[in-house]
Amino acid sequence: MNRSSFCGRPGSDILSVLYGTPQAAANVTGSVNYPKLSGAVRLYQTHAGVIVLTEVHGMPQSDHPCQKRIFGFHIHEGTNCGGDMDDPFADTMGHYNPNGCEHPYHAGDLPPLFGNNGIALSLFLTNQFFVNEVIGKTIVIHDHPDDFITQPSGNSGTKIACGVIRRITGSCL
Ligand SMILES: [Cu+2]
Ligand SMILES: [Zn+2]
Repeated sequence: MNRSSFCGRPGSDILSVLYGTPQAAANVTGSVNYPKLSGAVRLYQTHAGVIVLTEVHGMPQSDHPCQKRIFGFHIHEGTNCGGDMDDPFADTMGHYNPNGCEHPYHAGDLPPLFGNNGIALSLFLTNQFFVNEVIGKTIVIHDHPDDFITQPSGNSGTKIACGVIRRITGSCL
């Protein structure tokens, strides 16, 4: 990459997919306790893996400088965001784990989201799944950080938001 690559539009062939339409996306909405939480997760298939672009607003906030809000973020194997009083998104079940791995090596284990005055924005690459295989599954945001140790789900606490991954058929969301 030469110096001019840093100016203007991203030059790599991986990032250029962001100018197109994602193959799939999930509209993420908060549970009854988090009615202002909403956002979108976009999935772009590339030759190097899947780019996951996430923007969420209305996240719970902390005013304490040493208690930045960090939220566990996973693809779960369940196919709907239903649940009950104890767990509003219980139907999402466990982390997507087609290879029978331990946490945090589940295919659905994603980098956590960092809150910034209620806004989280993240972009990352994962080669742990193809877009086609996660369509119909669920994306879940938790109210605590994933510790990347505790089994089976990183002790990331309550599920506060959920969305079903859907294939994008038109030219835009
Ligand atoms: Cu989760
Ligand atoms: Zn996991």
